[in-house]
Amino acid sequence: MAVERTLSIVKPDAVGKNVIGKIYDRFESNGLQIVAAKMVRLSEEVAGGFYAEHKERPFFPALIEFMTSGPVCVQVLEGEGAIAKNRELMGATNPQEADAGTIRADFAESIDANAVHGSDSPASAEREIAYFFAASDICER
Ligand code: RTP
Ligand code: MG
Repeated sequence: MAVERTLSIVKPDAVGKNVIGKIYDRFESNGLQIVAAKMVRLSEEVAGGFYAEHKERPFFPALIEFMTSGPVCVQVLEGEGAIAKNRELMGATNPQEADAGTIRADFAESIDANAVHGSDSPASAEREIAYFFAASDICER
């Protein structure tokens, strides 16, 4: 399987619960390396641009309100099959439906406050990484 990079976000609920390290441990214990990372407070404009694909969806205003409600940690994860691997570690969007042992099952409260984001395809990963990081921000490991 090819080495890939994916964009991950620890969302405001998980940062607020002080479980950044526990979530990073899930990545590092499962073959993913953090090759870029930063903590930021997203503006409405930045959050809206990031989730532009959902602009017409009924949940969009609540999603932007939540994503701007506190700081987030944004990171690039690298590893074999990193995009699918990260989605597997995250679990289903709705934590009530997430498999036991996944990040969302263990740390998320609701479909709105669901602890993490992960790119869902190679095209999304490329766009989302470039949205937050310059090529020179990403470290060779
Ligand atoms: P994410 O983009 O945040 O990694 O989550 P995802 O791929 O699992 O889910 P997606 O369909 O991309 O939706 C983005 C975020 O919007 C919220 N959402 N709410 N109320 C609803 O029906 C609903 N559907 C989605 C979730 O917080 C989801 O993470
Ligand atoms: Mg998504």
